[in-house]
Amino acid sequence: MLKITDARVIITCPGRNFVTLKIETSAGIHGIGDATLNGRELAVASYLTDHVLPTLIGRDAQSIEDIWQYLYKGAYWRRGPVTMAAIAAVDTALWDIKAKQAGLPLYQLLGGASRTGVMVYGHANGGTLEETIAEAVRYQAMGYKAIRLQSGVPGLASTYGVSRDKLFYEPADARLPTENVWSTHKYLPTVPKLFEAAREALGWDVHLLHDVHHRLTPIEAGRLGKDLEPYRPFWLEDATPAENQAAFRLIRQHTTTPLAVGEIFNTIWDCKQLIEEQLIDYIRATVVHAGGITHLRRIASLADLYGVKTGSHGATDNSPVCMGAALHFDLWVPNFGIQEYMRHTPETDAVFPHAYSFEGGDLHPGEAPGHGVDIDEALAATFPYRPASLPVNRLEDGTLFNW
Ligand code: GCO
Ligand code: MG
Repeated sequence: MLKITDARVIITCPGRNFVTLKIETSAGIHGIGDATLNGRELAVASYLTDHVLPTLIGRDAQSIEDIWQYLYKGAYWRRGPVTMAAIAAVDTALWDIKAKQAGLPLYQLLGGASRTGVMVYGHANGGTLEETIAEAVRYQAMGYKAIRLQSGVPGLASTYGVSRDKLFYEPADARLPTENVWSTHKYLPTVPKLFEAAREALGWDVHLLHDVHHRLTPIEAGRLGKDLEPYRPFWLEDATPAENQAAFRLIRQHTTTPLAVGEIFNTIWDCKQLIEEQLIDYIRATVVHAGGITHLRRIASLADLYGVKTGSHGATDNSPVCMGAALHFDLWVPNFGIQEYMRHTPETDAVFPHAYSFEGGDLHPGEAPGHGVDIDEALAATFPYRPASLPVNRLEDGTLFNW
């Protein structure tokens, strides 16, 4: 028995807010888990501190599955992003502890490495098509094998994915939500032009991706997918909101462009139909927002049965703790597809010392026991929490729309 002796939540803002759970045990081994839910950080912190942590003290840290079931079934109110991020944090910290106790990197406990590295995609974005292409050329020169392209839309003041700061995209940019304006009519013709220019500049070896960020109807998404087919995109992401999983049938009827979805999913129930009906090609759920390693493993196993690959969310609002755990998962998971990778700021990297590293377009989780990521609590304390919200989006006539 490895008793849980203490568990606490650490909130820090080294450029953006992160919520981290630290669990300590009787053997002196500690583990950490990411609990960050962008724009709703304090809700998860309270869920953990007020409701979960008191039930953990004295339990056996080795009983990962039992604790997962206890927190999921025992809550009565199942699922939802707040609950599942809290469960994920506990689960990630416990896997970290178990692997440290074994003296092994986490991927060895999951079943060992299935590949030499984890292919990642980086983000090229720009206010104009030309700026985006220039940025993509830079990513190619850095060795990236896959690049996501997002470009400003003529006639719209701001566009999802296009940042002022080239290196560090951060949508939670103000205390209260900023308001963006959207026009599908203006957006739709820009993407095929962007991909045509990208193929000309970058060639055909590199994988190209695009994120629609939930903004099209299924038939509009079918049209965009069809228009992009000549440029062989790796995937079209979040083409339409996915609460209605059956909506993807309509997209599928019209295009062979691969579809990716799932960054906002928190359980297997959010994607069961999408996977079983083979309506998507990549499932983007990740450790922090989908119940930790224990639950993500179930989602990936279901996906594998239906030829669906993983493509985990890796935006900067997933802390380095989530990234570390995700990379161990990626190195092992048989049906791996790709991993998103947005670089964190130097301040964030300093607060979360980590064993993972980038080389030749791949990330590797490293060989440190556990998931290889820790937190410098003294440094974290120098970056106090700053409230920040994600934007909202309106159509040109003022109608509230999907951001
Ligand atoms: C992505 C995502 C992010 C989200 C962000 C919200 O594909 O990386 O769409 O950019 O908008 O994670 O918190
Ligand atoms: Mg996305």
